[in-house]
Amino acid sequence: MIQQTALAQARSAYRPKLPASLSAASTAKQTPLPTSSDSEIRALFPNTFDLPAVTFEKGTAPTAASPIRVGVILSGGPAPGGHNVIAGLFDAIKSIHPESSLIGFLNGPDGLLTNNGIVIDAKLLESYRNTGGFDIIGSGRTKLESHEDFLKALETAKSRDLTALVVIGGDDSNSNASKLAEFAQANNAPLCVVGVPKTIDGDLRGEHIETSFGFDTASKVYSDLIGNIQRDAISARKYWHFIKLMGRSASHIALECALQTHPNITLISEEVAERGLTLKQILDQISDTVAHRAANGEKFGTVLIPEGLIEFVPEMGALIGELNETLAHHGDAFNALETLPQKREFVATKLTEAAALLYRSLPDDIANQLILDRDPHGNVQVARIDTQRLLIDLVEARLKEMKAAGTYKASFSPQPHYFGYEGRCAVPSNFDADYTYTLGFTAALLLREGLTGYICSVRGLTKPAADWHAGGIPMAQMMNMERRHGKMVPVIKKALVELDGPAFKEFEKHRASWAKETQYAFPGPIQYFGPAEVCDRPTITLELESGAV
Ligand code: FBP
Repeated sequence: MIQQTALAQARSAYRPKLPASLSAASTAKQTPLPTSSDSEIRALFPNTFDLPAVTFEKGTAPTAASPIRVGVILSGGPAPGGHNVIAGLFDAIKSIHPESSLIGFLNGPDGLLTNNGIVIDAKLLESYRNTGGFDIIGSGRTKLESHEDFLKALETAKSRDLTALVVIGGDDSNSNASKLAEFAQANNAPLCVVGVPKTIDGDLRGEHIETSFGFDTASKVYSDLIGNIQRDAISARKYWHFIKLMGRSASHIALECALQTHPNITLISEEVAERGLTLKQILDQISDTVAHRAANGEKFGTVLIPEGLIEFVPEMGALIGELNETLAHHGDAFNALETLPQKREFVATKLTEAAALLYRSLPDDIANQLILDRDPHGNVQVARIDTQRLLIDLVEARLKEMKAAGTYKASFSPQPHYFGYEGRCAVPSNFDADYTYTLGFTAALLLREGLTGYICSVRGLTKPAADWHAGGIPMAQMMNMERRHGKMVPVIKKALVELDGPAFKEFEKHRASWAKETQYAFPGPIQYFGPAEVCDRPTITLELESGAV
């Protein structure tokens, strides 16, 4: 039984803010999207590609003639605000038609495939409003992508008399939701599928999706912790803190945390890839900063490391690419081997000479992590690679060389940290509580319109919530072709940090002085009650991208 804390009780009374234009009576305005020239994707999504963008406006739409019967799944890693998406969806379908109903499929797509779901009613929902976590129905990483999966999903929907399905997930889950929507249309199945952009990683976004939900809260939780560590660093004056931050391939979280806390060094994976920085160059950058600060009497510092970093170091990226192909093509032979040294040796023999040399030079635990920890989509589980420890080991070795050469004289005491799970289920910030409730409400309105293959889009997010614009865009329009498991497939493109974007430019302006001097910022914990400028402020990334600062 979950104990209700004083904050939880106070928080349950919070009423998420909705855009003024959004109510059960909002009317839908369609706007044609610029014609895309992507004939390959269009051919794969003949029913759901050439659809208009939809925006909801203040209106007088009558109550729906028949109830909406919706299924919902939470897919992938948790992100703060998931419960409020469900609350917004529930409240909206009930005000659209009081007989509408909501089924929550348990533990992600698996619940849909196995027809394992529960009725979500007002009573159940009450204790989950404005809370973190996905525990109301659980989440999972089962894929929903094969012909058989789609048939099973349609069977489940039919057996429960569902007219709609809402998929709350990241880029892969929404890509699959889009494929299911197309499949249902192609097979004349009466199921509308709508997606909701979720992920703390912040990499599901584009022209119409300003941010994914959860990024705001998670990056604020990590920034609070980093600020606390920095306060410790200037107090104790003896540790270098190497802090790995979640975010999968993208460095949005690391960049946002850097803007909030001003650490001495922040590595941005996308910059490492674009400038072709080698491992040696990265180590030199860190070691030189350590030496410079020590010479000024500051034997402490902070380094932020995006969890996907090693994939982006060119020689490591090439190695990971070869490992992906090797394991996609020789999976059975690999799985048949019993010991880890045998598995490592097996893959090494399938690699090119340069990749094999690098692979064999890695510490065994890192080499194991590269071949063992893969997600169901075939991606390396970067969350499990101890990049912070790898960098500490390598920097220590480099500093030893510098000591021998007389260019470094101090001692070096590193502390590794990894922040990821600490932020994914945090109590959603006001921004995420409002944004997710709005996303859920918007999903219901798209379904009321009988739209399918759409992802919810809420824009103007740096303005007060009352001024946000909500609607939807066809998911197929966000797709590109990518190689997965050795095959080209359509997927929503991951949005990585852009080096010519305003957030990176702002960071670039300051990083040299943040490295040499100590200019730490201490954002403190998320505030839920108090003045709007303290409680409702979005991320710095969003503010910079919207031109609000
Ligand atoms: P999603 O992409 O599903 O939102 O998950 C985000 C994330 O938290 C990543 O930042 C991290 O790499 C990964 O999940 C960890 O996965 P797992 O939950 O399976 O450990």
